[in-house]
Amino acid sequence: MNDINILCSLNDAYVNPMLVMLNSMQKHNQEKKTLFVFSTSLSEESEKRIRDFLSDKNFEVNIYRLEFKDLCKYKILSNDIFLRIFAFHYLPKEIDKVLYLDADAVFLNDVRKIYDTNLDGKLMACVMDIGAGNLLLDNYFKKLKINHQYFNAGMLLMNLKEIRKRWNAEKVMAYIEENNEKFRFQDQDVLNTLCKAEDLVFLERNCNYQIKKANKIKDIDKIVFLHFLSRPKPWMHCHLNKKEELFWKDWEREDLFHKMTKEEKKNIKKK
Ligand SMILES: [Mn+2]
Repeated sequence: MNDINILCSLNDAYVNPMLVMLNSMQKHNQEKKTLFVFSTSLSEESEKRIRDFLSDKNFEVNIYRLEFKDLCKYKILSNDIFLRIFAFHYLPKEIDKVLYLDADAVFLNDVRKIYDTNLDGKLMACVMDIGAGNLLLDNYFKKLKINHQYFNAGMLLMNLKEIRKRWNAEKVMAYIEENNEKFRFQDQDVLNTLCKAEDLVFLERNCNYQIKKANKIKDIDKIVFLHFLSRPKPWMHCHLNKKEELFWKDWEREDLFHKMTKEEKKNIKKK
């Protein structure tokens, strides 16, 4: 069985949510995992926090501070959000496959249910974006010339070996620089336009179960990766509902977040 490689791309604000997400992953799968964290701005303190928190868990931690200096002439992109696109360029060549994950999510099942997807001849596995069904009819998407369902970029199983054969980092960067103004959903639009229908494996919704505030959750025991799309995010704890409890349940250490007291919860519910 191959090792599990995980990629996250973030700034300091998302470190704690990422640790909750990784902790939930660990609960459902105890195998050894290699974690790669991409950031343009991660502080020393955050790095220490990541290493300390994961030290008694089965993660080998690799932090990459990246700046696109090698790729971008004009430095218009300092945004961490674009880093995931370049996993094929920055990760060691011996890493053939990586699972990119957003931090605003938790695992409710074994990560292998996603990771073991067969990617032969494909670039990536993904899940349709729940908000994009209608948008595909939009002129905007016609302009982008996307010939498949619009996918959500918060969970992407990447076949790096295949991507390296077909994409060139300088060309991808030039493409982003030229079109940056027109992308509405930034990196997600870039990835959706770079991949053609035949390059993709569409996974079932449970592999990236996206919820917004008003959504009801169905068949929760079947969900693998539960993704909190809307703001406020659960850890901002301005409101509390059943869905957010799923996030809070998965937090283990007192120092990760301020834990709400019963009094505080009561007050929030009254509002
Ligand atoms: Mn997200």
